Amino acid sequence: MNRPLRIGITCYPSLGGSGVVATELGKLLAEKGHEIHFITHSIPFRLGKFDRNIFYHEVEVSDYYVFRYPPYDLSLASKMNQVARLQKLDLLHVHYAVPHAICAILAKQMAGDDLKVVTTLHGTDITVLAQDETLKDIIRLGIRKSDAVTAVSRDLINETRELLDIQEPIDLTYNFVDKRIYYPRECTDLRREYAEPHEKVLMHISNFRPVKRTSDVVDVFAKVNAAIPSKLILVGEGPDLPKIQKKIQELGLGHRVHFLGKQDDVAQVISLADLMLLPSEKESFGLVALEAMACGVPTVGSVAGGIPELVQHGKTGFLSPIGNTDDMADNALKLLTNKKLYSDFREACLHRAHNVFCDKLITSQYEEIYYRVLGMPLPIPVPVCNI
Ligand code: GMT
Repeated sequence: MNRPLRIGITCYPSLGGSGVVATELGKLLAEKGHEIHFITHSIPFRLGKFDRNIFYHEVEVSDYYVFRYPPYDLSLASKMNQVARLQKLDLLHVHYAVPHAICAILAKQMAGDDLKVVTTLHGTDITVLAQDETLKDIIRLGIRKSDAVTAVSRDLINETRELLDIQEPIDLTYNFVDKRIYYPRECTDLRREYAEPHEKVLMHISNFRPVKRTSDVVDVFAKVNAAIPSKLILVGEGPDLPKIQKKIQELGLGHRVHFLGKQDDVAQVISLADLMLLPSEKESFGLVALEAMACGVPTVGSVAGGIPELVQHGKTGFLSPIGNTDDMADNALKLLTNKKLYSDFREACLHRAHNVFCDKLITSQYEEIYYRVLGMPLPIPVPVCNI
């Protein structure tokens, strides 16, 4: 058996799926005996209870008066170097390329070549930011200089190759959910607070950014609700939320929509729903569709990015061309009005989430990558996942 590793993890600690995945991965690695050092600007919001193998190192940014823009990136690189030296880290695993990959490369230059860098690409760090000419070359450098690069879908690997002309290998590491947390929760009483027993509950969870096309969520819901009595639950906050609230009022749907804001216990919230809506413009993976799948809730959404690698059209959900809200509404109605079809989809969701996107399997894929970049043999048998 190889020795446990000392791993520094950097991510955006307070928002987004990439932060959630990085934190959950750190927790699972710690459970397996590795020493995990989170190096972030605040404590990761999903960190939860105390674990003797988990440490947190806060990045403090200098606010010296000459700085118009406090140099967070340099403070992060310095902190990574300090932690790497003091804690004798084997590697830094950074999530989201900008600016984390290049900070890790700088830290490696300070700490020495023994410190390895693994970069995980999550989505808009490539699909949006790599199209920005002011950032493109520095993102490419961060990727090329990393000892290993992973991406959360095949689609994201292809986009990275195309947009940045990257020839180096990129490992595919799908996102995962912890099946001890994501399973269909009992919520009969709670559901009564939001919907009558005969009403269907549609849900959307996101950061309400333009790429999520939240206006399409409302259009799909309006069409479904015109055919069968329904409720829409919106979870999360972001720049498009006021626009969406206005649209809901204008359509006279205010009494049919619940806004829950940001929520922590996502599995409990998702268990209230019959259907998840994800009509995104861009979506490298769509973690929320996986979280829904693991709770037995099918997704109706778009074919954007990596969503088709996760949601199988006609088995665990339905996917339509981006913006085709008529087709999405038809698909939603097909599922919500056919009990047998719905229960087949629900079973398929549970099976796929817990077998293909299995936490143990994907954690061991990351371990494989770590031992590979460190030049250590890999004796870990690949786990078999079953529900
Ligand atoms: O890129 C973003 O919009 C934020 C980013 C994040 O930090 O959560 O989301 C991306 O990473 C998630 C976790 O891997 C994926 O599930 C999301 O699909 C991806 N977002 C986009 O591609 C828009």
